Amino acid sequence: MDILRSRLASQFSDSRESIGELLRENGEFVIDSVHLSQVFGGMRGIHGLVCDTSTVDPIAGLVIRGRGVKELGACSPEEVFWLLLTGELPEYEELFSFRQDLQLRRRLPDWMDGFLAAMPAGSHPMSMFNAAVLAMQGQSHFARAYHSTPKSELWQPALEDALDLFATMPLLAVRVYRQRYGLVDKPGSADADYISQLASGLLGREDSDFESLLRRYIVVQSDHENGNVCALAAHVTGSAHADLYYAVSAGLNGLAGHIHGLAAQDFIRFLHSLQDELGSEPAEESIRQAMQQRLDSGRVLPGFGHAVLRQADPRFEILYAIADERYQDNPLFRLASRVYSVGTELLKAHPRVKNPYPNVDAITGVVLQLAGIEQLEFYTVLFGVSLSIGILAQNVVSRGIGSPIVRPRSVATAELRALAGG
Ligand code: NMX
Ligand code: MLT
Repeated sequence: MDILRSRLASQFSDSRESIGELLRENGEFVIDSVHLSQVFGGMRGIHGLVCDTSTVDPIAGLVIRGRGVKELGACSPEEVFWLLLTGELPEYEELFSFRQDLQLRRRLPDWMDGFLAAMPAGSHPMSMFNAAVLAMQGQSHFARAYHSTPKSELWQPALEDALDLFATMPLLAVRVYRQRYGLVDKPGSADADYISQLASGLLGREDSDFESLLRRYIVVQSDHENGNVCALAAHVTGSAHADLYYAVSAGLNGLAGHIHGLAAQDFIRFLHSLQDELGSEPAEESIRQAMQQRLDSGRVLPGFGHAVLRQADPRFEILYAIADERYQDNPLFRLASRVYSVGTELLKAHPRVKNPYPNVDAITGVVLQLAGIEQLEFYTVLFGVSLSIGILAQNVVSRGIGSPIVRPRSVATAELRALAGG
């Protein structure tokens, strides 16, 4: 990938120079202040990280390299990965040779089937996927090159790992899916692109509608700056010069949390529990009572709320529009739509909830379920496949601009009390 490597070499050299200048001239400039409530509140809202691949605007939502996520409708994951790395969409020839390079990298080690088969029966697909990523760490270019590579050049072996992992993730997800659910493996065509490998591997057949859905699904969830649990865990791990296999695995561990990436399976589980208790298309009032009961018993409504967004999530809106077009007569989709409006109404009345709207996890599970991927525990694996695109790009950029190890200070409660004069 000489074109990409030479682009990044000059991009990172310029960035290091301009960041150095910025710091020399403005290093003491105050960009934020920290409130005691934020220290106790999961550091919410504190601006303390650099992320050049994307930003999350509380109102507009995800913006990737200056482009709102709704603008990226026609893009493939390969194009978005290139955009995240370089700041620009690839030209036709660049994309062509990028895809050729990725095809050569798209392979799993011979031992992978045996490794997955040896995992305990009934393992969560997330733990299988994550264990497999970690088990491939022996292939890391970064780990091998580390002791002979100057710090300023570490982005080069990081890029090799990022390209290998980007190419391999769809294949690995398919292998986990087929192994975990006892499905016969369907080897995809060797020259298939990222999405067709993933789509045909999951469904076991070609289906252009599923491919176009999956393309949108992967692209809208490909990055969400580096403050979310998954990307932050990966960013911190990478900052200690752990290679990308370790860093992605760290991120996947975080994504497997119920109030983060596991919310997609929890939302569908909630819809199924409503159907079990109230019938396939319950009346709005019954839904309201069930949701209120859940809130009253101190449990969250999965698929609602957000730590940064203060408006409806554009990622939700994009996938909802596709579902609305394809599945408006389906009882599960009609139930989900009622749950979205009832949940928003209840959370608007909640005294502390800052975002009452459905988030992306309230729709991803629904579209996958309706498209025929029924094993709901698998949904977070697909979130991991998409969010790892951003993690890979962020890691290469961080090594390229020479980001240091992450190490904020901690404060004891007694010290905070004393500081506040209490
Ligand atoms: N249901 C019930 N209570 C909620 C919800 C919800 N969906 N969302 C927020 N709250 C509560 C929250 O637990 C907190 O309670 P307390 O004061 O008792 O600690 C209070 O409202 C204030 O929370 P916020 O400041 O609005 O939200 P925060 O930034 O702390 O958390 C989430 C954001 C996403 C963790 C939270 O909204 C949540 O737990 N949502 C449900 C789980 C979910 O859907 N997660 C997926 C998020 C998206 N993703 O892809 O990761
Ligand atoms: C994400 O996509 O990672 C989630 O929306 C969580 C977040 O950004 O905090």
